[in-house]
Amino acid sequence: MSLIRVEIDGRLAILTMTNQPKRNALSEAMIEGVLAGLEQAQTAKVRCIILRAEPGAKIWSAGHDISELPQSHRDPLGWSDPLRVVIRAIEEFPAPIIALIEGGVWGGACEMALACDIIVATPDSTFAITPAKLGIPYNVTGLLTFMNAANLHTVKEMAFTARPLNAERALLVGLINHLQQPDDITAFCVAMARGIEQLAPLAIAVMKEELRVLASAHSITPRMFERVQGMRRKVYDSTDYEEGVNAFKEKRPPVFLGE
Ligand code: YXS
Repeated sequence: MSLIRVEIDGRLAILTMTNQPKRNALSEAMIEGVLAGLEQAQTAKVRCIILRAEPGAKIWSAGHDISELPQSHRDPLGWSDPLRVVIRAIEEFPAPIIALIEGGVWGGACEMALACDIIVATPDSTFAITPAKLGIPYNVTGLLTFMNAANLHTVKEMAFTARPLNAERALLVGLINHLQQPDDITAFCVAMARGIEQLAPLAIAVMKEELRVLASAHSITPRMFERVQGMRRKVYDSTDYEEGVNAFKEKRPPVFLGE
């Protein structure tokens, strides 16, 4: 049974994550549901997508399914990791995707929300970049998603403290586009989508792709990239990485020794 509800109404698709018992953790199954929903939407030639959790959710998504992270000695965020696949699918989808946020957004889900084109959130929403909580060496393109969504100091504070940013601050720093009350947020997002539907889809699709290409245009040499990959490997080979994942599974605070 899919963990995503897909509703297509004319040129609008609403994708709803429906696995609250697991806090919409981005398991392979959940991501397969999102990818299937995007495919269905593209076949239906929709002109806007809304990606959300169920109305009133306390957690939008708890991020990467920690139980599916490799134990160690393997890049947890390699090219074909499901989280990396869904981020690229969202960025490359040829129409705007509105992230309708209620509740907490954690780790890889924070990247997935920020990879969307427009973010509308309720006042109780929070956004947390969590690799430091788990000892995970986030990957280069993942950090670029965050850098494209907020200024560097904000990204550094979120990444180095792993503390959730509240919605008010997220709006202030430009991480989100709009704040809306829970009773209004669905109608607000649908109205925005209906407005987009009336505009020229080809022009919007090409501007979305141009902005993606421009936002990803950073000069990093093969030597620089290999150096960073080598540094990341030391982290995912570390006992700290194993400790972070195990501590979550054993529901205890991690003790990081820096080795
Ligand atoms: O014990 P059961 O079987 O009921 O399952 C529990 C949790 O284990 C499960 N769950 C998760 N399972 C896999 N991966 C997750 N990320 C995850 N989060 C939660 O859901 C059931 C209910 O969880 P519980 O009891 O903790 O719910 P709660 O309402 O008290 O607290 C909700 C959260 C989200 C505050 C709490 O579950 C939590 O802190 N989750 C982990 C958030 C997090 O650190 N996410 C980052 C995942 S790693 C990732 O995204 C990237 C790789 S990175 O870290 O690099 O950004």
